[in-house]
Amino acid sequence: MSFRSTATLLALIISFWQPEGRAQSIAPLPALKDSAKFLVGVALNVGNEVDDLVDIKESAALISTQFNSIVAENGMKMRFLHPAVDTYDFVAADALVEYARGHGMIMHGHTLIWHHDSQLPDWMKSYQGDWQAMLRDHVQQICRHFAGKVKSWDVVNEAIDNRHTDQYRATLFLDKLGPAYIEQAFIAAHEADPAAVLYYNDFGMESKAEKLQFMLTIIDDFQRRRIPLHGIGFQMHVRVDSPNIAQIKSALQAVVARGLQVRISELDVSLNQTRKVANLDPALTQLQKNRYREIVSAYLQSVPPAQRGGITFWGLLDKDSWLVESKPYPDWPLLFDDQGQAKPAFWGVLEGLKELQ
Ligand code: 9MR
Repeated sequence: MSFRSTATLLALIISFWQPEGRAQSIAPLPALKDSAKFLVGVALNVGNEVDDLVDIKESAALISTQFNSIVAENGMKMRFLHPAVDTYDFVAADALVEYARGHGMIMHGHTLIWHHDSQLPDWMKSYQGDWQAMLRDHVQQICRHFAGKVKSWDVVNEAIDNRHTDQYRATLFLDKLGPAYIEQAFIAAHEADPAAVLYYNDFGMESKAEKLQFMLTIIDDFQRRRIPLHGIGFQMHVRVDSPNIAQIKSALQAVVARGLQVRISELDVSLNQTRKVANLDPALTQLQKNRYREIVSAYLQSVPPAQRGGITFWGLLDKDSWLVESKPYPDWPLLFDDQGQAKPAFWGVLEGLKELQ
């Protein structure tokens, strides 16, 4: 046998002789975005007080090969874009928008109005002027700045109370303007960027029937009065065992029936909120895989192609998740582990996408 054919044979043997884990990590992952006919997005934590674009650089290959849509997890919230009454700061958000554009990804904006104390600009908390004019300016400055670059917006986030689910949430905005602040925000956004797809975004509509009903009442009222609301974002921060899949499907279908776009806007599957285990074990990862698959499949079954605004995962790596950041016990809610390796959850999503289209 010649030297050349011996070397070829050796190379062939080596290529088959791979410890299982290694072979898996070398094989290119199929891309979620190529398996879906709708937008598949990821939330990236940039432009806030702790993170910057370095995050993206480290995971660049994963982000741009797997996803075709991006949301700023924090960087486009009120506090960051509007830090002082007469100051808007678009520097970090522009960088993210530019990153998305450069990689052919569609940018979703999150979020023009949100009550959350940590994201409300301090100056706004004590604002004494004309609230309606101020909020209108806030919405319009931002929408105008990003017009043509940000395709869709969460205009108002979490305006329904989560305990008294038949009521508006008691926020500074409700206090100053009554529920009219919601429609005013949609009208202002539509005027500033008529091409933008405008969403109301909230959580728990799939687990609390009363909350869903209250939201449907708002939708029906807006549709009757031609307020420019185009879609609903179901955040879907769910657990492996709740809410049940039938509830999820009927909530999605109720919005589909009203002709609106439907996004799953902040998907993650927490494993540990009820169990509080110290380590992730294979049984849990399998439960999570099945859960991701059934949610993706529920979306495909319930939302017709023309109404699919897409699915966005609320973070890339487990360690970056808000659930890890904010809870005193560990959690592993996302599709990729801390090293960027695809978890069974990833394959669950892929299977869900391939079941139906
Ligand atoms: O994931 C976000 C986390 O990093 C922030 O600290 C937190 C407060 O701004 O917001 C988290 O994202 C929330 C999103 O903006 C709205 N829906 C609930 C999300 C999880 O709390």
